Amino acid sequence: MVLAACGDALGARFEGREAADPTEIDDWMRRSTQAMRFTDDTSSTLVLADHLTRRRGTINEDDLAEQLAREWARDPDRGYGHGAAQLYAEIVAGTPWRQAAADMFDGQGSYGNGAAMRVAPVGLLPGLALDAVAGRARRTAVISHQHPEALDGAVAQAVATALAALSIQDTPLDADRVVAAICEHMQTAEFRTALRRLPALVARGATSADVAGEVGNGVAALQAVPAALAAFLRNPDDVPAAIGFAISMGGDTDTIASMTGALCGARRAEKDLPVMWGLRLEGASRVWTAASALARLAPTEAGAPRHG
Ligand code: AR6
Ligand code: MG
Repeated sequence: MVLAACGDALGARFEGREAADPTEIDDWMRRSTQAMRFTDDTSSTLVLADHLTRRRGTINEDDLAEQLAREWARDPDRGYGHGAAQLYAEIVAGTPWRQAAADMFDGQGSYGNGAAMRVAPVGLLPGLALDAVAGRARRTAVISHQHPEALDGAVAQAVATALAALSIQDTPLDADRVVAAICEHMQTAEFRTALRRLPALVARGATSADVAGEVGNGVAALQAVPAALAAFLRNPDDVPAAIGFAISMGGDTDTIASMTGALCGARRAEKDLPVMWGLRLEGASRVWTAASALARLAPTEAGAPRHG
């Protein structure tokens, strides 16, 4: 969760640029001492982590919708998507989330990456089977993102986070197996197709520009989630390289780097957090506290055991 927040805050500076200057990215990541301000990705992730901690790993959609909307109302200037801001305003005004979310974008629902960007805490619940991770991720997503690709995006990111947490650091990560395991939980052919492009890209050592060209780097879950997973799979044991790769893709850099950070953090130990990032990150102690509380949930409280 801390690396997800760092990715968000590091990437935010470059959001919307097609391809940032590599020297500028490197300076900002490795040499700057400036404060790193997080965006809606981290605000929303903290809401979800708090929700899961209070409810011992379970989800109540009505409460979660209200908590997300209240967080937006308390601190709206965090770069929320236009659809998301409108949705939360409607929920605050009393419209039931089910109706408000279904009505978005002429009844299509949002296909944005906003449900995926906040979902890491579901993948980090101790001892939760992958089926349960997928099911809970979908339930957290439907509150705001009813387009099938956005729902698949949230499930893919949560399952990828759980798989990263189960993986053994410094041992090779098999991109084919990771993608196959995630695809078991996908409901759209579009998402399966996008994810299945990744192993070949990883195997041939694709650059960030290659990945952005083939997978996309936009705000749609269908682009941003596979892009973040590619950045992680290309650099599974080098946190700054993975986040630098994500930012170098351009486009929705805060969210792509945040999701990459979540995957890196799930796999790597705490010592991999660059000290300077911990010092620069706005609200770092709040993120640590939220992450620690989640990690302290007993597996039996969080839900079904891994074999269940
Ligand atoms: N039809 C057309 N455009 C769409 C549709 C659709 N069905 N769905 C989404 N969009 P939103 P989010 C476009 O507003 O997913 C922040 O920067 C539309 O342009 O639901 O929470 C975060 O940091 C819409 O404004 O919000 C993330 O990067 C945009 O996708 C990102 O936004 C985002 O969808 C998260 O956005
Ligand atoms: Mg953001």
